Amino acid sequence: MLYPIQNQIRNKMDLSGIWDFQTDPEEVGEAQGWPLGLPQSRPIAVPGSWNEQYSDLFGYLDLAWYVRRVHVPPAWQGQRVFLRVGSACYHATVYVNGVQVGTHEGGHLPFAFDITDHLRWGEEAVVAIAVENRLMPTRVPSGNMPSMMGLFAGTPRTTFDFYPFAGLHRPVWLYTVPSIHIQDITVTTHIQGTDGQVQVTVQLNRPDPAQGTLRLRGEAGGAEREIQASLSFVEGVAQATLEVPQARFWSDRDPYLYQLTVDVAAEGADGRVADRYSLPVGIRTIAVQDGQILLNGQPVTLNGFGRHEDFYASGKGLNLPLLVKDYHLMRWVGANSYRTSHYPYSEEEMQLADREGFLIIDETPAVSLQFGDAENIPVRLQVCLQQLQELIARDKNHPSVVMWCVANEPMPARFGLAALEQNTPDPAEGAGKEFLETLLARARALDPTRPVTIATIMGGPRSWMEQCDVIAMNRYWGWYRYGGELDKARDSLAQELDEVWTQWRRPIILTEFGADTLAGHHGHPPLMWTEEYQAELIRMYLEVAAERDFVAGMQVWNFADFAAVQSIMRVDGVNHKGIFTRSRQPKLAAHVLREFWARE
Ligand code: BDP
Repeated sequence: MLYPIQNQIRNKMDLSGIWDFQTDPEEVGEAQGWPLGLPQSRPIAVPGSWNEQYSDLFGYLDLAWYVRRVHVPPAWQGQRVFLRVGSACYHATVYVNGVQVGTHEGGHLPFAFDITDHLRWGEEAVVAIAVENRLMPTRVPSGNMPSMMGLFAGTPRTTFDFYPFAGLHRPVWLYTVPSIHIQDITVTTHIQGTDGQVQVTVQLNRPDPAQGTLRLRGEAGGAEREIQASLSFVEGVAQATLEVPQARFWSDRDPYLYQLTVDVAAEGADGRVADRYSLPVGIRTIAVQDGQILLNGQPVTLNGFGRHEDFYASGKGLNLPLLVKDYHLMRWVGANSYRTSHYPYSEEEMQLADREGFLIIDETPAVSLQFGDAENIPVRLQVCLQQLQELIARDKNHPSVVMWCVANEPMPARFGLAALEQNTPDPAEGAGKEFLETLLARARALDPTRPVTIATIMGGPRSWMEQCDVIAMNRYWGWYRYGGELDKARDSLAQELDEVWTQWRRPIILTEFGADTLAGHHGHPPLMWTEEYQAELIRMYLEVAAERDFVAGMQVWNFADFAAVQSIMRVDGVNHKGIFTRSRQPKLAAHVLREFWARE
């Protein structure tokens, strides 16, 4: 799925702004004509979560309507017009001029519908999007599981530890494509010595024979050049390889981007271009070998964070200044990497990662998968496979994306405190293992060029790691286990790392470790919840990792404090494991990270 662009041929219009909004808890809107206008609307910002914009909507997750009118430029006539939603959490139904044009399940991933036939040229169009984010066992991520009882249950009843923000979280666009157009582009890159190879597959929307060209602009042989190849489409598909002598490779230290342009020639010999699409390309390879992750053939360490799309007022809505600031702060502590915990982040964020040289573990929305309710497993598997396919289709061309993570902390059916201590075999582990291996295999089939992993829960069955290329472990020694006992935590961590390495001989990334910390709370001795405790815990983890070559990355949980559900576990409804506060002020531990990472 290509990101919409504006050029000589294609058009796009950003519908971000203030829309009309109305909740519809009784679900009467469609019958009462709301797709054409709301009877009692109030303003709402798109992108943005509705929960953070109105206090009475904080806990609201049922159906709500977004409506706005738009003038489609008459100059667009003759092209196909699409309506594209960057992310709607969780389920969306889209209407144009009162007619339903499509539905989509799953947050955090874009979808588009061809709306050309529903437009009346010269007249304003009414766009309506009905969104709901009900928490259900059949959804991914899941909620309202019957099993979720007891002391740790929160409000709302998620299976996961972040607030289930709802709404249109990313821009809504109108965009156009010509009648014969480029539907998809797949770029893979290879390295031979100092030369680069850029392999491009282009897919058209029609099987008719057609011709085209590829142009790659950037450094080659020590100078700025343009390298070309021609494309011959058979059954709508063409492939070509561009050879780049003495290429400048993309890396976290030198995120150099080439510019690739694909042209499709119009029928007839007049040289006219029927369609054109350009995208940045980073020439790089990523591989796992002998217990190391290799970027361009060299060992690389992924240091950084698990994060969240989360901020005051915007919720999970795209917030461009925040994005730039977060990258600035991550660089300030010396990070070169993060995981898109626990769902795909915005496309704008992935573009920035390409440009700024961040190494991304790209995660699907499959957080806290459950395996205790056999009747819902097949539905969840289908949703997971759909989300995985949509994620890879969206992000496959980003050099910054170096790994797919198909699930975060899938839960063994009998997960309990005992499992935190020992790796107890679970009778239901088979169901989970098969489910996860189906996801890993699908990721590999969709993209054979990147390693795949699962972020495993503390004490989760080790056998679930078997098919992972890289072992990703979320571990809370010193917090959920041995809280306040950092010596014991150190020993357990060291022992566990050594055991896992001995068992699987694959690079290990600690994808989560951390401690809840109230900014401004201090203590000597360093008690839990103080800034000193977090700083010492982080230091301990980094020291243990530094003694082990097979540790290929350390990602602190979390970059910043973030909104969670209300519970006795989360003071103020916030998870306080951030190295920065929710408003992005550093805690003491930020300086520890700088000490380890920024000096390199
Ligand atoms: C892990 C989860 C993460 C939580 C974190 C925590 O992957 O989403 O926020 O623990 O408890 O279990 O802080």
